[in-house]
Amino acid sequence: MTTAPLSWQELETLTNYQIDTVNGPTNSRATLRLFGHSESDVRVTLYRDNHAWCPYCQKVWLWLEEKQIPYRIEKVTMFCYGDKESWYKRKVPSGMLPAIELSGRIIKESDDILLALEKVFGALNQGMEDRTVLPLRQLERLLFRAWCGWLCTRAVSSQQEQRNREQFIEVVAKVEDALGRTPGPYFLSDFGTVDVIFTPYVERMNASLYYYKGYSLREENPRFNAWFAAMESRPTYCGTQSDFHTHVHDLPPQMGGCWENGETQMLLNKARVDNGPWFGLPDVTYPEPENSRMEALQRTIKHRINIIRVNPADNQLFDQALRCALTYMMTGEDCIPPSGSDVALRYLRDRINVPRDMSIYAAKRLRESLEKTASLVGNGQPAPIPTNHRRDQDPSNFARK
Ligand SMILES: N[C@@H](CCC(=O)N[C@@H](CS)C(=O)NCC(=O)O)C(=O)O
Repeated sequence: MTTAPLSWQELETLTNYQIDTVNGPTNSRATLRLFGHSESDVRVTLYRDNHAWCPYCQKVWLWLEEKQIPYRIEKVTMFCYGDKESWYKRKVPSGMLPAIELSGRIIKESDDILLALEKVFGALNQGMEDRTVLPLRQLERLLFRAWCGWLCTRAVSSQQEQRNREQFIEVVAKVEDALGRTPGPYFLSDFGTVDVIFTPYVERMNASLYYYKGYSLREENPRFNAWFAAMESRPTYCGTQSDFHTHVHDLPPQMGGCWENGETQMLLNKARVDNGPWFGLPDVTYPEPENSRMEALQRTIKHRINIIRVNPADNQLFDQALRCALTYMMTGEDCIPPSGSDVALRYLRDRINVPRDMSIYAAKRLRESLEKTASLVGNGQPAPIPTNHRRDQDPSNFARK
């Protein structure tokens, strides 16, 4: 069965998705988080990146959410996406993120931020400088360096590639050991600071090694897998969690390049992350919420004018094609888009950013619908996503116009 595209007004009636960004679950849209407190209780402002991507920002963000500290959020552009806001450079001349303002004082460096927050609000179960925490913080940095050594080094021979891989896997074994020292899934007997500190880079390792090296961190390491699953039982983490597609295309400009090893498994993984199917990838394992399609629809409708404006295709053509994809997403019926719109639909498919735009399952639904609808009229692919910058994602294009 095929159907005609629904109008924007008709599509609007198909979603009632809304969340309370201030007091509801962790989300990337909020500019104020109160957790039931009043605004006069706010003592902290978090400066974090517009793209909800910066790993050091995620660390502080997760900590504040876990502790339920009332805070404000100011979003700043990272260099690779666009121009840094001058008001931020006046506060933090290097432009580096994250930073917080705590009782009128600017604090930079994520570890110093957590230490300062601990002094005022108490530790998140474990103090940053506890005897049990310090060695695990060192282990996290060791893992980070081994990951960079593998992912970001252009190996001159297959032996060197193999050595880099082995060095990483040796450190992963140490992390598996550390996770095995307590009966529960977390690093220490209770969830706490250590888990928050590991989260951002382990999430990025899981994505990037799957895509660039054909290695599945989560699937090859049972304790890591249990740790990820435990993290996914926390709404705080789920609100900050990204997907494979977003990470693998955001990492190269940040890391100064990520090197593919060209192995068979790597090529299969890469094709799957880029072209789907996205369901079943080891970037998420909790069940899909019932309202993921509604979320994807509501988020697309809200930003449709800018989404259509920044798309390289003709506005009218893409408007219709986009409504076809959304009609398919909501009704399950094929809706044939205008000929020549396949590239435009895939351009958007490649630019859904999790969790900035929507949560992980909503993004999978939308990517799936865009790809399915594009495939009805052709197999054209947009120009490759840039790897030395992401100005195609400049947030100033999405400031309300
Ligand atoms: N050591 C710092 C590292 C912070 C850092 O590297 N931040 C990056 C983003 S992940 C940054 O702000 N880069 C400048 C930019 O991209 O605009 C910390 O722990 O906070």
